Amino acid sequence: MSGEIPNNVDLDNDAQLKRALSTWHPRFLQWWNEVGPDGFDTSRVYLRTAISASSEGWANYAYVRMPEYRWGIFLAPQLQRKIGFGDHPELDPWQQVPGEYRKELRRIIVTQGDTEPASVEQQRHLGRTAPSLYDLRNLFQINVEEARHLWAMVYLLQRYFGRDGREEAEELLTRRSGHQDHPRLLNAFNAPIRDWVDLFCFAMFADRDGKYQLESLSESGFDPLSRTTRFMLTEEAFHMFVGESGIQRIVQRTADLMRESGRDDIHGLGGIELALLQKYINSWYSESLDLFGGEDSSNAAAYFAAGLKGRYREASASYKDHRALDSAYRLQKPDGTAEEIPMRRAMNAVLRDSYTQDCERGLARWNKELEKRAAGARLYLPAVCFNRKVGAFAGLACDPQGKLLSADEFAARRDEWLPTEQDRARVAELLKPVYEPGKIAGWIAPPARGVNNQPLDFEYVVFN
Ligand code: BYC
Ligand code: FE
Ligand code: FE
Repeated sequence: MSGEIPNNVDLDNDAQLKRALSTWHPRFLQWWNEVGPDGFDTSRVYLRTAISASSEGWANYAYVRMPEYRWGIFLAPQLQRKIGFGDHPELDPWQQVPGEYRKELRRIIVTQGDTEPASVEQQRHLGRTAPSLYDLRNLFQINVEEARHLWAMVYLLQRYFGRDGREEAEELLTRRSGHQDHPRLLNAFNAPIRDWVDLFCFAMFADRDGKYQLESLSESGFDPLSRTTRFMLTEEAFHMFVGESGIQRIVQRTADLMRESGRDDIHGLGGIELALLQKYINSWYSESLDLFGGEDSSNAAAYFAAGLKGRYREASASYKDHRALDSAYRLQKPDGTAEEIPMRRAMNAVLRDSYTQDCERGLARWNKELEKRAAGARLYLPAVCFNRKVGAFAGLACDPQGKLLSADEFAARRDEWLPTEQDRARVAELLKPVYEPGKIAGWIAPPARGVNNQPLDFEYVVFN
């Protein structure tokens, strides 16, 4: 079996891992068939498959039927480094699970692992309404890679955590996004992704949380986690590209329709109105901020102290103090007050701030498209306190500008800021699938270029 599993972890000579995988692999395929992409089992999709951890190993494109995708296990090369932060910055990274941090590590890995299959489940039905074959192929590329990210975490659990690791690996296939009794672990991964505007926002904002969490784990003192996450990050860039460029293409099309017609309400012309897009941004950005956990977190402090999870690019020169024992984080509240949080306890907030800066760069690029087309309106990120369910701002009634409201005021105005059923119905009207090579739906501009230097009218998915 291992001959079929591309890997650089010497799977052939690891009898225990091979045994664990031989039970898990068929269950994984069963999971994929049950809740993976719906309706495209026999289609041939132009996909990239990782066959080695080198850059050439990546440039491997071919038509593949998704159930036959070769999910693999890859570690980035081992680096000469010290743990670098927390209570023992001078130690060499651990090659085995340190007993005193076993519980914490397992929890981090399970949480990370849980998000990957969840996202595949959330995106299950989107293939039916893709705006082009190019977009359809990109959706499926993301889906197979998120499934590979599940493999990456399952490898760590089965290889390093013995029996309970094998049990956790099973449960990663049993929980279901949005399920009443067995939901996924983090909120955003139980929220439905109902349409392509959701999908692009999710890939922009939730996959970007993925980037920041993986970056912080890529400097983990547990070396196998560092090496798996470093390899996963090479795939994450593409997911964020799909999200950011997807919204960018909507903005281009919308702004063109606005300019041609001289009006903002361009739904009747087959476009997605900016005000509607802003609501989706409000929804997914706030949902994704929740993914960072509480601003004041003893879990985050414990992970940092142990050297398991640092800040964004912890080893870089941005931080003078890698112990973070003497400083504090000022958390600005919407009522004008501020709270001082000891730095280690504030690591979720610190990581989230890096994330927000990154999101702002994306918003600026979208707004450039509006500017270029002489549209007056701009898109923006809602305030940090808007629509939060986790942490210091949870349950506060705030408008997207960060102004405190009464609960009644918020309830009365909610529909101005977050998608309503009616908004979703209007989007759904536009989402008719376009499956002809080179053709594209009217609500989105074509991409700037194809995949792997292929032309835009390339047959990215061949139906059977
Ligand atoms: N929803 O100490 P606190 C990705 C819980 S995305 C529900 O404030 P902590 C991807 C928390 O579990 C990246 N519950 O937070 C993207 C705790 O529960 P207990 C995923 C939540 O633990 C797109 C309590 O609240 N990776 O890869 O420091 C597609 C208090 O928690 C939520 C990771 O997240 C929530 N949003 O931080 C595919 C990395 N937030 O103890 C894939 C690993 C918190 O009271 N995870 N809670 O039962 C972590 O590092 C941390 O668990 C978190 C939370 C940053 C998520
Ligand atoms: Fe992922
Ligand atoms: Fe991703």
